[in-house]
Amino acid sequence: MITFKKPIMKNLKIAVSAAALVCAILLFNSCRPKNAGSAVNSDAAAKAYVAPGKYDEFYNFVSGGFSGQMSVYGLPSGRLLKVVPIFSVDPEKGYGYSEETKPMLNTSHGFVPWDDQHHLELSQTNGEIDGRWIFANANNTPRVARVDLTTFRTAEIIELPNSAGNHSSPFITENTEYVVAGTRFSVPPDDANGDVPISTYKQNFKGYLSFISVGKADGKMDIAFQLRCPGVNFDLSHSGKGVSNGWFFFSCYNSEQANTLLEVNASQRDKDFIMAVNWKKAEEYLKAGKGRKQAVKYAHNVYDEKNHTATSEIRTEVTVLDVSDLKDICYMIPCPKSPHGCDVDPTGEYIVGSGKLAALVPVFSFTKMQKAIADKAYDGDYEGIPVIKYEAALHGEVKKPGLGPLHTEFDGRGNAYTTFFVSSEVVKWSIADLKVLDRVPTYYSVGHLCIPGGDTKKPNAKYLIAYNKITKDRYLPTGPELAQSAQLYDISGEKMQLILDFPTIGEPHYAQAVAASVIRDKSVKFFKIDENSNPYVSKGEGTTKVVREGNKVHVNMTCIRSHFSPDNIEGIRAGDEVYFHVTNLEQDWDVPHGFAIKGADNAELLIMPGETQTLKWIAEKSGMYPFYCTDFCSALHQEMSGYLRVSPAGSNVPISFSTGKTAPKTDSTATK
Ligand code: K7E
Ligand code: CUA
Repeated sequence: MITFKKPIMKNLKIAVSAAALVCAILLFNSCRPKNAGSAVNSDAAAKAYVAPGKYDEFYNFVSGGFSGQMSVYGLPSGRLLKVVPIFSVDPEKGYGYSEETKPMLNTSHGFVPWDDQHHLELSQTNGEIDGRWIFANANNTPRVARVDLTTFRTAEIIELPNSAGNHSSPFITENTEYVVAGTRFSVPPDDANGDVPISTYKQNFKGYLSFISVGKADGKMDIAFQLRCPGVNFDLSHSGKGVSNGWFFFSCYNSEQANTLLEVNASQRDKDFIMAVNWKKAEEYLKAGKGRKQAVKYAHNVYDEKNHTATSEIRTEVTVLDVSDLKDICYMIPCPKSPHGCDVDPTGEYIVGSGKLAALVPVFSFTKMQKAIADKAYDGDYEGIPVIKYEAALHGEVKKPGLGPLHTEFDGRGNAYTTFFVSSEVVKWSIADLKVLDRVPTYYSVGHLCIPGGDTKKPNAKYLIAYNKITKDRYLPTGPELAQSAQLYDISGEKMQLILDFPTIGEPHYAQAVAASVIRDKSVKFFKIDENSNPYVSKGEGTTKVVREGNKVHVNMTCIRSHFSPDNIEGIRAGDEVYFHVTNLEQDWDVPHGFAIKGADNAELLIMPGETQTLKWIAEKSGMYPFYCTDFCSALHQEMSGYLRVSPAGSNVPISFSTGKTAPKTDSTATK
């Protein structure tokens, strides 16, 4: 996070003057006759109001930052609809705790229960959101995930070799051919000896970009190829579209290749770069066999909704194209002052770079860039990559827009909206003439912003949401840590209008939003029990069983309102590993059952209708262990419970199980 003394003063000034303005408007309004009715000053609360029982107009998918999850809100109400665990375990849903979901978090480093999730991108067809999947990045242990929007569950996670800090990800091409992932930290490649002095950065460190292909029908991800690039920090990215389809743009900083005190040493050069990547060209080289196979190790995890089970596979090879050998894949465009956001307008012609320390916003033209390449209008090269002359690619600069530009989205009406972290504001400007049209304060220190479809060919620009890093005085105090937040603006008119604040989970970075109608009707309501192919499924109470295999005991059980079957289990011995395979027999919407047992050292299970989930539980010592349903499912939910008896190790109490019998069929009076 960037902080400067002076700009904070400026923040306050802006905040104060904004407050004064709001007061003035309020005063003005209250003096007016009631029927004067002004569209501009109409009640903001009414605009965000969604009546009880009514649906929101948009889904808003918000990254969770250091929570590792994604939250889903309704807009314009700001209602929290769901938290989808992606890279972090979630005891609420048993994600990462059930035997079925544990493999989702497997990596080449073993099981990793947490990550830092920054960016989300909805799948697109012809540059429009198609509502099938949403992709997410893991910034710490580099991975990309795909969430299925029929189930709102994580369907697939792929790890990225040769990478460290997967930040410029998971941006997609206009037909979701590829999801890209650019490494934030350059490091020695995985097949090189990484045990080298850090001061050998310039010789030994490289930056890799991964191009992950996405299956057209099933969304399955695969690393198609990686580009081996100079050792810099790749920061953000967006794909070309329309005229620039076939290209990708990556912002990068630390072109100084510093390895210490980056805040000073990576801010030496006046300009870093936006790297333009011709991925169609890269595909040609790949076809021509120019790729080199490299031995690596990375995990690929897939969740199968037929057996409700994830599998994890370790892969061992990746194909690498070296961009300093293959000349016409990459071009560097100089971009002032440590660029962060790298955003492409709906036509694909304009590429906006946001230098974190810059006091202007450069806008590049794809057509000019192509001409510059044709004319070889270069200023030398950067490690073998041609550096296009700044002016040759420049459409123009937005002058004095604000301080600390970070990210830009578009409304499809010729306007761009850029966030300014340092001066805490969103600024609307015109792409054609680069004139500032409007500015609104944010509270405070805005990072990303989102307009529904705002990075696609077809924005649906009724609202703009700002995601703020600091809330300070906006909410009731909650101890040392305060909520971070989103702010909703109506941008349907010429001037932006703040209409709602709502707190977020974790730290919001990028977000996506789409009209609810694109997703709403595809929602899965329950899983068909007939299609459940989990090896431990019980499709009816008649097939439940308890089976001992050495010191492992498998309990195949069912649940339905309002009992478990079996609900009395005996013959378990201290030291046993018990696997509760619980099948939810319900075939109705919104009837999950939970499963929890005393002493469990992991979490509960939350089992969707028609699904089987497994909790591993160690019978630590002899005694009586109640289990129960955790999700209030019926009037007799509190009755939905059972007992498991654990006898001492070596006991001869036979396995028995039952439901609804007062006298067990086996002799439970035998205690030893
Ligand atoms: Cu928060 Cu996109 Cu990681 Cu900017 S990044 S704010
Ligand atoms: Cu099932 Cu409560």
